[in-house]
Amino acid sequence: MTVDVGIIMGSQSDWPTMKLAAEILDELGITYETKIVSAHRTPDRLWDYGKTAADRGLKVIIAGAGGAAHLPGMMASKTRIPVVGVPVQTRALSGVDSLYSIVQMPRGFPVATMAIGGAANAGLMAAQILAVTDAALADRVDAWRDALSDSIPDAPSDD
Ligand code: RP5
Repeated sequence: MTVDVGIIMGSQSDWPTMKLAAEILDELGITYETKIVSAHRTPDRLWDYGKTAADRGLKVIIAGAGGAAHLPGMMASKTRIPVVGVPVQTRALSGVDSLYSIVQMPRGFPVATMAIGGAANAGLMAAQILAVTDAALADRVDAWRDALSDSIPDAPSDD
């Protein structure tokens, strides 16, 4: 089955963060798959995933990892499909390690890096990329954004 988005992560322990991306894609009716693909523990899986991603019809890859977070960057090296990187928060260094590992890509192989723990925004970024060529999805993204704006009160309250 062809899906539009691949959500990949370095470990099962990343799933509580990365499922925030999946929830956004569910809300917006976007098809996706989820896989554990570790740059260090399963390098062959990473290579195969990147090598076959375009031919399998993936359009965006959301990649999350923590610590020495090489997964998003290595995936960006292996496929031209846009990679949205999510630095997962870590205990030792609060995710700054993950952020720095993902954001400082060399010229030629960009990763669209979100905030630490920013998997929901990764889902939205993927949706907005897909919406460029999908008018029905563009309407759903606009409605999602309008609903968020409408939920913000005009003034603070004590309740
Ligand atoms: C990274 O190491 C993973 O992305 C995860 O964030 C971190 C810790 O992994 P576990 O030891 O919890 O499997 O590769």
